Amino acid sequence: MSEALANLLSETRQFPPPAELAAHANVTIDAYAEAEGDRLAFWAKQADRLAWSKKWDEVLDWSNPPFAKWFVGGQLNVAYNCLDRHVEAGRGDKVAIHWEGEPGDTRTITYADLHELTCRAANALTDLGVTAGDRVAIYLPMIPEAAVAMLACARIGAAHSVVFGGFSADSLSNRIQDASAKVVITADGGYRRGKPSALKPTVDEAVANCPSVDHVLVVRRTGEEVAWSEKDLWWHETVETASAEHTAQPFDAEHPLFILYTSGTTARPKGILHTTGGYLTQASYTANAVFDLKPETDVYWCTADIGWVTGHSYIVYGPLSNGVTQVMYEGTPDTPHKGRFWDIVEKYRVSILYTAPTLIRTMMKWGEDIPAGHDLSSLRLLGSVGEPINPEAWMWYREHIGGGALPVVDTWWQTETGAIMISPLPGVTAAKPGSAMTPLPGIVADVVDDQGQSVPNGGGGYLVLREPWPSMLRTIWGDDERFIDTYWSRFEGMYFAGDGAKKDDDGHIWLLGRVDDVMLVSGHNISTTEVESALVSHPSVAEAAVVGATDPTTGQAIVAFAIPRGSTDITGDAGEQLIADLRNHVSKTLGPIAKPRQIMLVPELPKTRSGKIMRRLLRDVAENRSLGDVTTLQDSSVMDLISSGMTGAK
Ligand code: 6R9
Repeated sequence: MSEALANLLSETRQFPPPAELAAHANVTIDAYAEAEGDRLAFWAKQADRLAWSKKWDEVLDWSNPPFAKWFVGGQLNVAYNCLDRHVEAGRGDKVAIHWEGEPGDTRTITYADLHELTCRAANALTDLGVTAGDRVAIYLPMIPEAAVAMLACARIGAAHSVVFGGFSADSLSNRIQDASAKVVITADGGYRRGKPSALKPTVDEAVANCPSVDHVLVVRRTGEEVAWSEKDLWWHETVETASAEHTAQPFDAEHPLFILYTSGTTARPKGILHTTGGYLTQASYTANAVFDLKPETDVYWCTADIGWVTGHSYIVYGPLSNGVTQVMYEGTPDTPHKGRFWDIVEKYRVSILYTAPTLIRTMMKWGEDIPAGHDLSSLRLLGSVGEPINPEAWMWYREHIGGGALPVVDTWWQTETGAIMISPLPGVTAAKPGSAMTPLPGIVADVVDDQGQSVPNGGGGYLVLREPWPSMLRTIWGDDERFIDTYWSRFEGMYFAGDGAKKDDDGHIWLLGRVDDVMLVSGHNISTTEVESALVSHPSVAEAAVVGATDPTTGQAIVAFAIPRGSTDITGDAGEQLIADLRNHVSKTLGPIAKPRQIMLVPELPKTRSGKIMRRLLRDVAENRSLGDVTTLQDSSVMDLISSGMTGAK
């Protein structure tokens, strides 16, 4: 591997769990040995944490790989597991969701309330002709009805397909058509950046091309005027008037639970299919193990959007199946001011926070004074997901949000894996800043070379999963061939995740970003993540994105985009000086081979709504091409901002 490897691996700081947390942790070190001893028995034990109407006959049927069947013959209802059993156990009055609207309006929803709403929605959907096996598209803002809609589908055995509220009419239409959804659940709009942001017009445009859709159910959120067609029904007139009595029917463990389209930063979106028993087993177990959820005392907050897999597994199914109290927030982190997140933590006494590196770096950019002005003493555990977290951002998170004492769990997983796969256990692992550390108990991950051979400690290559896991995707909706080609053909008998990774000298795993993003500079493989981390480790840089641009001499050349931190002066010569400093800083940190050819200081970076940097668009800028498809961008004006606000462009 390149010299860069040695440098990244020189990150030796390590933070053991706080003694108090370790002493009372839900999961101890024994879990690893137990799962290693008998992996299937281990997962059967985790499945037993759920309520089954009929016990399974076989834990795993892997007779026709890569098509797995978990908990064969078992039957259960997912909504029953998330709601009814808590209510039946006398915990109906416990708060399930503290909901906070962006304008400051709030709702407190107990498990009994959520159960009632879900039963009404299940009855309403049934009345609209939705039956088990049908598909329902959900296009909603972050309001409680989003969780209700998902749970109601699960309750009646209809697969939901949640589409990000930020997607265009075309993207929505394609996804509705691909799944032949019968009903679309949406809202007039939601609040974003201090004002109503309409959704219904996009749905109207999308549905015009979707003959499969019989009805559109519309939640009234903003009260803004909407166009109305004969397919449209108001949620408050349909769902809220439906009966609150509903008995959940059990479904087969392999009954489809949901389809979720991957963000598709490159190719045609893939409809990732998840099923019932295995998915809920692993979503529920990992929420309990990785976040150490204590339903009696914890207030958990995952800041993801429900339209992202993180929202599915760690807002809806994981936390609710564990019966914990959580916070759900509708809006953006800087509305009405940059301390909004910390207001929320303080107000609800949040104890567990799960967010994304992009947000942490944004908070770094805004400066530590903002969190410092808040009482964050309720926090006891911090999590990260979505991208590699740079060591610098990890340290900032621990230091300025975690008071220098809290464990940070960096959790690696994908829409396809359904649940967390590689992560520290907060009561066990001495975590290293920037490393996802080790596969969770019951998960067999590895890093392999081009030939599929396991690399030794200190080596780098491709991340693979060697054994099936309960919450694995079952296929790509309607396209088994593509499922096999994309994930199971690169290496014989292994799941190919598409991420680059390294093992350090202790065998701990470091994720290096998508393999498509690895650059080849003068014959050296250099990962975008490493150069980005080197840039972010400079005191003047808050965020960075690195791409490989075609170069006549070196094959590819490193082009970096950096957002300066808070008050950094970049006017005139100061900007040029900073660029020169940064190039030298990278060269010193990673070696001369990693020195960027060009660095541009920019006010923003293009990101998907789930917070991933869209390097494809930056490559267009770096190679002076006209921009490709920008429809999945969180904010499409960012690209104009970048082009007009660039310092250092040649
Ligand atoms: C959960 C989610 C999956 C891709 C994945 C990887 C990146 C996610 C990460 C991480 C490094 C982490 N990713 N978590 N990379 N460290 N802790 O994000 O799902 O939207 O499908 O994205 O995200 O590249 O392959 P999804």
